[in-house]
Amino acid sequence: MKVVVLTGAGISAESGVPTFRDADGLWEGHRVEEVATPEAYDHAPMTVHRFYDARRSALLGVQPNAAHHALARLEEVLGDDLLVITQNIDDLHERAGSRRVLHMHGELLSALCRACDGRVRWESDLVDLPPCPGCGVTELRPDVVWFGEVPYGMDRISIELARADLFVSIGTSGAVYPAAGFVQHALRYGARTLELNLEPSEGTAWFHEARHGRAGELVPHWVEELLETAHSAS
Ligand code: BV8
Repeated sequence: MKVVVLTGAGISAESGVPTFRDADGLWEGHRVEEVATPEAYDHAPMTVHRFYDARRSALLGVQPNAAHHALARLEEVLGDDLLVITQNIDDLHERAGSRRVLHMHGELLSALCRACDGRVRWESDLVDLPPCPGCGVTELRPDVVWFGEVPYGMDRISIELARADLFVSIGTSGAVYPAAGFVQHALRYGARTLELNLEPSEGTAWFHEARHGRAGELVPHWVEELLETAHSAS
């Protein structure tokens, strides 16, 4: 059985990573959509760097939770039949042990050089405009996908969604595209669809089944259930 899981900010909420709906989506009085755009970066790069530098240093202080660990356990059994597509730019899936993770909106712990297109793992600030380790130019930007930019891995994502027998959406409001359209894509190719979220998402009508509650409880329970059925089927 091929399983594709889409995760959003809700899966990291219990680890202490604020969601976009928290604080009414405001940062330093800016709407998040205002600081997470290429225009904002051209207009006020220091504000944008402070936004991501603060999230990067905060990330070093949080841990994966039971939902992340449950998905890592599921990968141990399903192997290549499981893919986690995440909208999150944190590294909590990997720190829980997941390997098959596709960061469609980029990663906080990566910097992208606008001069040489090189990528480098980055754990400290970018606001002091450090030189690119590859080409030496001071054009490093956060390696994240901003509003108006094309998400990463879209070709692979389309193929994996079309192959999925089961599509599961965890901790996402379904407000941001193209991620919010994945459930319809998977449905079109015959997948069964399941939503695990604190509340009904904007796309809840597209799911065969929806379970509402905290990911830290819902995800381990769902994984145990799936492993039991997989076990009894074998
Ligand atoms: C693009 C990285 C072209 C940076 C992010 C169609 C219609 C309308 C608009 C558009 C459209 N197509 C494109 C657009 C424009 C735009 C868009 O969608 N705008 C929105 C605002 C309407 N999309 C784009 O610009 C995208 N690019 O379309 O390019 C293209 C398209 C296809 C193919 C080729 C080209 C790029 C969007 C990416 C922007 N970057 N992040 C950063 O992180 O700073 S988006 C960012 O916001 C996140 O990554 C995530 O995607 C989104 C936030 O959503 P969630 O993760 O769902 O978080 P949220 O807080 O909203 O919800 C949390 C949920 O969890 C809630 O439901 C809550 O109930 C639940 N929850 C809370 N606690 C728990 C919980 N659940 C369980 N347990 C808990 N404990």
